[in-house]
Amino acid sequence: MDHPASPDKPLSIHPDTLAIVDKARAEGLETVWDRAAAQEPQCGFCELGLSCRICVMGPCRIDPFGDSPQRGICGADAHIMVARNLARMIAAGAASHSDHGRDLVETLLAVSESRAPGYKIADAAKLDRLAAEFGVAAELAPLAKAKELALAMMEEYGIKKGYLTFTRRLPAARLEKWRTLGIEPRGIDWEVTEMMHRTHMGVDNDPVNLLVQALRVALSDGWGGSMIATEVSDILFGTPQPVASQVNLGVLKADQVNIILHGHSPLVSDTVAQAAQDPQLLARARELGAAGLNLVGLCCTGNEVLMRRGIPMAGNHLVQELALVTGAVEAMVVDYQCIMPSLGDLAACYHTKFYSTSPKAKFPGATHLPFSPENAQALGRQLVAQAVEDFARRRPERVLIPVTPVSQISGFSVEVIQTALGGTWDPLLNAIKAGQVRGAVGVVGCNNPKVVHDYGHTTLTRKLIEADILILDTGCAAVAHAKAGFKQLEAAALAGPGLRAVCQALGIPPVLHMGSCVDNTRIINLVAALAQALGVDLDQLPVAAAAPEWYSEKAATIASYAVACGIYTVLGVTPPVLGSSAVTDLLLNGLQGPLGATFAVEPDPAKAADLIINHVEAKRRALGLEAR
Ligand code: MSK
Repeated sequence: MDHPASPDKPLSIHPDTLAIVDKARAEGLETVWDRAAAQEPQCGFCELGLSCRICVMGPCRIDPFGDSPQRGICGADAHIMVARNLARMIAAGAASHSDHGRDLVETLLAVSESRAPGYKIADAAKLDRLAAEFGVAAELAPLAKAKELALAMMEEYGIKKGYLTFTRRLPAARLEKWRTLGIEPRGIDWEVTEMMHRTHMGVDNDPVNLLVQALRVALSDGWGGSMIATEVSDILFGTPQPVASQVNLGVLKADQVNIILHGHSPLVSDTVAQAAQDPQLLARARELGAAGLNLVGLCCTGNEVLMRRGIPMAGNHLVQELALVTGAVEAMVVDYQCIMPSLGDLAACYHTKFYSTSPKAKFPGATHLPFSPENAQALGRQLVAQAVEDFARRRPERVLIPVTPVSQISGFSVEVIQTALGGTWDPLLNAIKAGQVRGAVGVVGCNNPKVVHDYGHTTLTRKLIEADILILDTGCAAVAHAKAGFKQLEAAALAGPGLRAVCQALGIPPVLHMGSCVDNTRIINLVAALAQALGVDLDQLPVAAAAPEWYSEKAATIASYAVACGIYTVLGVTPPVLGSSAVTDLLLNGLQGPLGATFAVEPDPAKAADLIINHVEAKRRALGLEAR
């Protein structure tokens, strides 16, 4: 474990988190940190990737030090075992994002067939652009165009195409590298299925061959499933624009009906947001003594509704249980991914109702109300109406909202950034060439109880902006940064003199929120656009990525597609690969030649910042730019 849990160590850098952990303990309630401590010591074989449950001749494990057999029962050595485990992790992450994207495409199809009353084409210009990209006839009426686009995107999941359409946004040099290595992604489902096949016992037993396919799977997520999720969400709900909002548990209101939107999809959350504007429901809330209806977000569903609607953010991954422990929540509505199965038990300790809404994701203790494009509008209203009635059941003496909210600016889509720059990338490229902005770094990913909550994100980012590096963020990292105040205009004062001047001139904070986990595709689109504008490949740019507190399989996939795109990526939590010197060496060194980028692992975020600053300056030097 990188950061052993300890009762003496602060769990979080945030006062809201610490105050509610104290409340949970006083009330005898268990949280993620208690369970992490109870798991100590964690399995050393698993930490090294040296345990295997792929077949039932096992489970097997390999002792890296002892005299015991150094192979699993099937004969797999440490390198095969570690590579298979990592490959399956990456396939699971790609499947998760891409299946999320599929739900958006199915809803777009339903809208085009007038079967989805809660939804509409919110960004017709984006529909036009994507339709052109996918070869859909420009003269079609909007709904017909949406239908053809949805059908074309469904083909991206299958095996009819030889490549994914969005990859054509990349410089030719990058595509050529992928072709040479054999990782140009084909159909999204094709890549995931092939990875699962190859990791079945007795199929692919070459660690390098396995991991090459894992990169291809990751790319099918980045330039396939995740990108589809982002782009179709923009069509249906609008491309984000800068929006002022707030963050931390203080966004819950003691005198209002509080509804939390948690998970990753914007589909149900948007219809809940629509229903929350219903004057009848608001009147009923007032009748029951509430001052209003208050929607707040958590994790990436929260990021989706924050980016487009300015709905405030209650917290990130490790705060999800604590939000219920405030005692102020009438309803927590979840879809899928990153939702702790413990939430039902916690909700039952209060008056809170816990609703699962995806047919794919049921939870203990949840009331299951499955979503479909056809029922979503009615479902949104049902959820809000029930939450309003449940306000009367709240026990005010159990409510603790320990802080006041922090303000933040969100909503930085690629389109917004380009418009702010006057429709061309030149001002940003000129600032980079002049050295005012040294480079740009995507700081993304989760929380993990192995790391002091949000310490990794904020320590790394503070040091990078001080070094005049612009930060692009998504996911739970984005919440950490907002809570630290990095997304206020005044945060420009925390930046080095060059970045500060650019932020002040453009009226932007030094940390730009680009959305949810699938919206990491906004970051790679931006990097690809900068590379195209400069006439170079992505690995030549002074850019990097970091996931200081990652936990999820999806984060492993994101990191893998970042590296495959040529973006140096620093992880703050060690992936389970150290049991194989061959796999570890491939990840840390072996990809530099074919892809121009590597992974690095550095648990200390201050040292991770130094690695990234050195990398950015080395890339500047190689481009012939002034370097420190
Ligand atoms: S929600 S994947 S904990 S960023 Fe996207 Fe946060 Fe990681 Fe889930």
